[in-house]
Amino acid sequence: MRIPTLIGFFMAASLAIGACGTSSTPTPAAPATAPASAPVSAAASSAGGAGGASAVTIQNFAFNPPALTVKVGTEVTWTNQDSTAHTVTFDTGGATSDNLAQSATYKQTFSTAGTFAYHCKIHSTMTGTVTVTQ
Ligand SMILES: [Cu+2]
Repeated sequence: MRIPTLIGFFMAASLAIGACGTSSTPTPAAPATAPASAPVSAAASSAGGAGGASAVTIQNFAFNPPALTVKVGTEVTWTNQDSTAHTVTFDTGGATSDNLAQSATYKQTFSTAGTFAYHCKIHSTMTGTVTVTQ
């Protein structure tokens, strides 16, 4: 009979999906719940007039430069050059990258002035800031 076989397969698949919900499932940035001071990820088409681009390298368990200053509207790209996975996770506001594998990148456009501290969720000693000026 085919039907019991299919049901069994479906149940197994459902269990498998449920089981991986908590461990390493990447959580997309959720700017909808962020306070007004949080960096907001605008759907970054780089066609904007005000925004430039800037970059941070993740290497040897550190963000480089650890303190970056950019103008409002700038898209910052983090690139992980370690073989170890890292994240870019803002201390407030809920914006976070997935686990970045080697050579993976994370982009965030800063549309609000302020100083935004971030860290790596995996290695709490890894910290950095982005200061956004008008
Ligand atoms: Cu890390």
